Amino acid sequence: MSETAFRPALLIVDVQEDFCPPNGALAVPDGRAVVPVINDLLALPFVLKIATKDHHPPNHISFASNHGPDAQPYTSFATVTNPTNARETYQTRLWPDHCVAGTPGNALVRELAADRLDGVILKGMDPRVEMYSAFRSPLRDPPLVSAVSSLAALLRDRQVTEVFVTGLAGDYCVFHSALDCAEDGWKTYVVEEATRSVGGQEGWEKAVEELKAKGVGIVHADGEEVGRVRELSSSA
Ligand code: VGL
Ligand code: ZN
Repeated sequence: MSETAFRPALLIVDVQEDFCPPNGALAVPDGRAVVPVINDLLALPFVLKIATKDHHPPNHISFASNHGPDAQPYTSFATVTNPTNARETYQTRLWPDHCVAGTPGNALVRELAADRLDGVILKGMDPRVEMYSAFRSPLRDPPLVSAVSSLAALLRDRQVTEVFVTGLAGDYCVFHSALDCAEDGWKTYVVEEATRSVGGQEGWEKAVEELKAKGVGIVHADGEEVGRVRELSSSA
């Protein structure tokens, strides 16, 4: 492959019923509005189109309901401890129960053109840790094997050069997936119209600042970067 190869992938993060109004347990404001934008992107010749699903067991550490009567969703925090290294910890926000495996809220949004996907990657299955990123939990010393996904290997296998990140939520799972993606060496973009944030516009603007500072590009569905994908012949 030449050095100038352009092999873009589309990553669709957690476009699941529980993250969407009107009935989602952890509905992101205006979350369902990402679906038509993402369906248009799914029609383009990306070399790989992958969706992720937040896929929690009922005893997941991020559910306020698992932390006693005083724990409140959205405002309380819990400590995550590396199961193999008690000195490595991080604080994580608590949420309403959401995306529990086998429940309707776990399903990809019905209007999503899922027939165009090359695969679906599950994350957040280990009850002991929070895993916002589609790549891995934040634990590094050592990494927790049960919270490292196959996404990086898949992108390498398909010789992906850049990743366009979309989905929910812009200030949590999209944010952390894009940061890890850039850290792992892919040119990484978030398509602004294809995401919405738990913290609304304010939450998104805060995320954008940090994404840009870490080298993630914020691009538009009708912009130049997506335009390069449109121009790819599907046989390239
Ligand atoms: C997410 C909160 C909890 C997300 C997942 O997909 O952004 N947010 N779990
Ligand atoms: Zn979750």
